[in-house]
Amino acid sequence: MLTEDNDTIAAISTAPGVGAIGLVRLSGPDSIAIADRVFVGSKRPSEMEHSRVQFGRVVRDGAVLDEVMLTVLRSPQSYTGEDVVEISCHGNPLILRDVLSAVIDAGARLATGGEFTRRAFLRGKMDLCQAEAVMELLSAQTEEAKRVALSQVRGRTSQEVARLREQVIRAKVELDASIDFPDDVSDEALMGSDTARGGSSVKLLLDTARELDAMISAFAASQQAQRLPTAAIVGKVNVGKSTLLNALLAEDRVITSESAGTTRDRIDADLALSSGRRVRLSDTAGLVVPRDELDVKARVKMEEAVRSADFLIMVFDASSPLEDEDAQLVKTWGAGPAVLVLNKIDLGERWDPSVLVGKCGDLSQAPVVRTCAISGLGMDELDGALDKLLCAVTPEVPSEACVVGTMRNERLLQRARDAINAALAASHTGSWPEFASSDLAEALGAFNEFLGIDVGVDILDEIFSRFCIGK
Ligand SMILES: Nc1nc2c(ncn2[C@@H]2O[C@H](COP(=O)(O)OP(=O)(O)OP(=O)(O)O)[C@@H](O)[C@H]2O)c(=O)[nH]1
Ligand SMILES: [Mg+2]
Repeated sequence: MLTEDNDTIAAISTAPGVGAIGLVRLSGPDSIAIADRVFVGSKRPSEMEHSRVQFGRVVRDGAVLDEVMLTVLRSPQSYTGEDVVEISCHGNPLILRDVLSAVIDAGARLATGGEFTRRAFLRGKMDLCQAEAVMELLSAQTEEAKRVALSQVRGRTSQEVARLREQVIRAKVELDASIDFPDDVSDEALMGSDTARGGSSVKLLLDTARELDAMISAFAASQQAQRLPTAAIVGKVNVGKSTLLNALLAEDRVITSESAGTTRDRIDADLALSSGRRVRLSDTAGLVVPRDELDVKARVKMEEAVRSADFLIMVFDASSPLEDEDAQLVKTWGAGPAVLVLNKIDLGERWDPSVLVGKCGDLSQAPVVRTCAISGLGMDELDGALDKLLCAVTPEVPSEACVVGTMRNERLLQRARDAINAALAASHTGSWPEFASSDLAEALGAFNEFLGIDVGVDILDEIFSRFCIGK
C-alpha cells in the first residue's frame, strides 16, 4: 500500500482569470474544522449535513474577504473520498487569493498539481485509468477527445480491462494448477479435446488477445480524431490570405499589406467554428517565383504547412486574371480535400471557378466560397464549408468502441497482448504451462499498471505531475 498523506490540502480549482464564480476547495481530515475557523453563516460548517450548501462570509481578523456559498461533502461521499469543503466565491483572482490564504493560515496546505485526483485514486474512488482520464477530459480539444475521456472517467474502459485481466487470471490459475498437480488437470482442460487450440485456457487467451487487438486498433483512429485538425491557407501572394485569417478569427492577428510577400513564416491560430468544432488554421507565405533566399525559405515553410494539413483553404483573387502561380497551386495540391475561396469579390469576378476544376479534376467536389475579407462578406458561408470539410476529414471511431486515451495506456495494452501471444505460441510446445505461466504473469503486470494495482510512487508522480493545481 502506498503511503497516504493525512493533512488537509487547499487550492483554487477554477481557471485563472476573471469569472462569475471562482472555487476554493479543501480536502482532508481538517477541512471542516478549518472551514469553521474562516466561515461565518447561520450554521457552523461542522453542523452542516453532507452535501448541503450555505450562504455566508469568509472572514479573517474580523474583515470580510467575500460573501460565498459553502458546500460540505463528508467522507467518503466526495471526489477525493475525504471530507471536502467547497467555497464558491466571486470569481475575482484577488478575492480567490485572499480566501485561499485565509484557509492556509487556518491550517490547510497548498495542494500540488493533481493532488485532489491523486487522493481520489489512493482512497479507491477511481482507478488509475480513470484518474488519468480526468486530465484528458480537462484538456480535450475535440468532440472525440471529450467522448473518449468521459467514457474513461466513467469507468467503461477500466471495466473492460478488468474483465480481460480476470480472463487471464483464470487461464493462469488453470495453467499453474497443471504445473503443481499435473495429474489432476487433464490436457483437454488446457488444450481442448477437439483441436489442439480449442481448450479452455487457450480459447480464453485467444479471445483476450482478439479483444486487446480491437482496443489497440481503435486507439490509432481515436488518436487521429483527438488531434485538432489543421487547414493551411494557401495561394498566390497578395490574394488576401492573411486578411482572410483575420476575418475568420474576427481579430487583427496577422500583418496584412498591399505589398506582395508580406507573410514569410507560417502562423498558426485556432478557430472555433459556429458549430463548436475547432480547427487550427495556418497562414502561409504566398506563392511567387523565388527571387532570393528568403523566398526559398518561406516556400519551404509553406510546403511543410501543406504537408501537415488535413485540408487546404485555396485562396484566389477573383478580381484579377488567374496567373501561373494559381494554376501551379491547383495542379500541385488540388488532389486533397480543399475549399476554393474567391476573394476580393467586391472588386468584381473576372473568371469562372470551373477553370480551376479544369486544371485538377479532383477539385470538382470542392466547395467554392466567394468572400470579401476586408468587409467579412462570405465568412458565414466559409464557416459552413470548413465545418463540412472537418467532418469529412475526421476519422470515424465507432461510438460503441472501447478506446483508451493515452499512449501509456495503449502501450500497456500492447504489452499485455504481446505477452498473451507469447503464451499462445508456447502452447505448441510440450512444456507450455511453465513458459506460458510466466508470460501471463507479464500480461497481468501490464493490466495492473493500467488499472493502478500495486503501482509505485514513481509512476504516480509521473502521471499526476501533468495535472494542474486544484484538480
Ligand atoms: N478590395 C479587397 N481587398 C482585399 C481583400 N482581401 C484582402 N485585401 C487587400 O489585399 C492586400 C493583400 O492582403 P493580404 O491579406 O496581406 O494578402 P496575402 O495573400 O496574405 O499576401 P502575402 O502574405 O503577401 O502572400 C491588402 O492590402 C488587403 O487589404 C478583399 O476581399 N477585397
Ligand atoms: Mg499574408
